[in-house]
Amino acid sequence: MAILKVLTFPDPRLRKVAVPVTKFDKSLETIASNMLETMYAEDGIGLAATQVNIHERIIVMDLSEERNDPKVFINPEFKILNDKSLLSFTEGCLSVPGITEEITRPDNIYLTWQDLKGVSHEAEPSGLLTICIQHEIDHLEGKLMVDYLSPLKRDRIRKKASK
Ligand code: GNR
Ligand code: NI
Repeated sequence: MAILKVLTFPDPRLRKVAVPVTKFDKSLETIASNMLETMYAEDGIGLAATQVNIHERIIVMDLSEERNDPKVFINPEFKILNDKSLLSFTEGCLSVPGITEEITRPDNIYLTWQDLKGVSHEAEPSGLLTICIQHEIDHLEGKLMVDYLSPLKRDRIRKKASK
């Protein structure tokens, strides 16, 4: 197991689009367990592979208070079921340290993913899971929390980060 380095904004590698996972092998398991170890070490509730400079569609998450409920989502995809049902949440990001911002996202989604064995799953998540999975899928698309803010705010964060 290993703790990986988390890239931070405005690192251009955070803008790469991740490719789908096609091989469900030992190496995928190793990546997922290193990502979980990194997420726990950094006190995050989720982590996308992009953040540790691995550009494959892999997400790990643990939303439990006790930090004992690790989840792995391979090739996650979602569809918005109702674009009028929205949830505002104060989000943070390990790749944008020291910043929290309220972001509004659709909260009625249909989610599909594969597990480490390649078995397909589906769910209609609610609450924090809906927010977190969209935040993480954004990372896989090269998108960051700061992209939801005004250009002025984004520039302020960029300047603060380069100090
Ligand atoms: O640890 C994290 N907390 C968090 C809080 C609200 C909404 C999203 C998140 S994800 C974040 C970890 C992270 O940066 N994942 O990409
Ligand atoms: Ni993040």
